[in-house]
Amino acid sequence: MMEIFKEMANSVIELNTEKAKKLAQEAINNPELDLLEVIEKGFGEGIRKVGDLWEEGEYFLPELMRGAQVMQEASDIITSHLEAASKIVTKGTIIMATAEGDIHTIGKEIVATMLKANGFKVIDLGADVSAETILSEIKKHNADLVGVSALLTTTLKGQKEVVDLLIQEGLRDKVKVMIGGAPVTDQWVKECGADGSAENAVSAVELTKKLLKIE
Ligand code: HCB
Repeated sequence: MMEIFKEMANSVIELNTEKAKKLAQEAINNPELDLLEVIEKGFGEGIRKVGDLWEEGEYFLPELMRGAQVMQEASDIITSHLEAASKIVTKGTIIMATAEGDIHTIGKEIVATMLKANGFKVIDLGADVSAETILSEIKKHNADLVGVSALLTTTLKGQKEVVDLLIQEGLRDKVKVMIGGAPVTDQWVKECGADGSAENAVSAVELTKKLLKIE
């Protein structure tokens, strides 16, 4: 199993879209594989390694972008399969967005897909979304929970802005806030007043169920 994950990670590190897509398709047809693990331990490991190489000066921005595209195309194959297999929605309405000024989408999309696959209705607002827009979508859809992603230390503040706006509008008791992204710490969760953070899509689903009191 580890060998397959390694191959998947390598396809992203080698910036090889065709290989990554082929491996993603094979994963769908392999009943022994947990597709979430495929994303987290396979392709996800690859994009993290690409990030490390970029930080070390081995890769430049075009390679980082290309790596992200390879990861995106492979995970799109997996997530559309997971979405197609998901059940009709009943468990609650969730708004997902990446904070203002931040264009990282991969992790948020994986979380959104896993929530959908677990029976939640998810409205994904995309990336670089202002707290005001997030609030107005929460109201429009009468959402139970909002998930705000931030991958940059400079965009973490967008998560707090959402909490603050919910307080201002008297909606904080009604809407749960889950945050995530590499720079999020327990300390930041407390400081920004969110209900919790999740470090991957599995824990995001667990936390959502816990916060919404769903078995
Ligand atoms: Co980007 N980037 N990047 N980047 N990037 C990071 C995030 C750095 C940490 C890399 C580094 O320096 N080591 C760094 C941020 C440093 C910092 O502020 N602390 C960084 C930087 C600096 C930048 C630019 C500023 C670079 C530049 O232009 N000079 C620029 C940002 C522009 C902007 O946003 N305004 C930039 C651009 C890019 C792209 C476009 C090339 C690409 C993103 C493409 C896309 O998303 N469509 C990219 C990528 C791919 C990364 C790395 C390599 C990987 C991120 C990723 O996709 N991880 C990242 C390095 C790293 O994280 N190790 C690097 C894989 C996913 C699966 O993990 O953590 O995103 P995740 O999500 C998890 C988890 O956090 C949680 O569940 C997800 C699923 O497991 N989760 C949630 C996430 N959101 C949640 C929300 C919830 O409610 C609950 C759980």
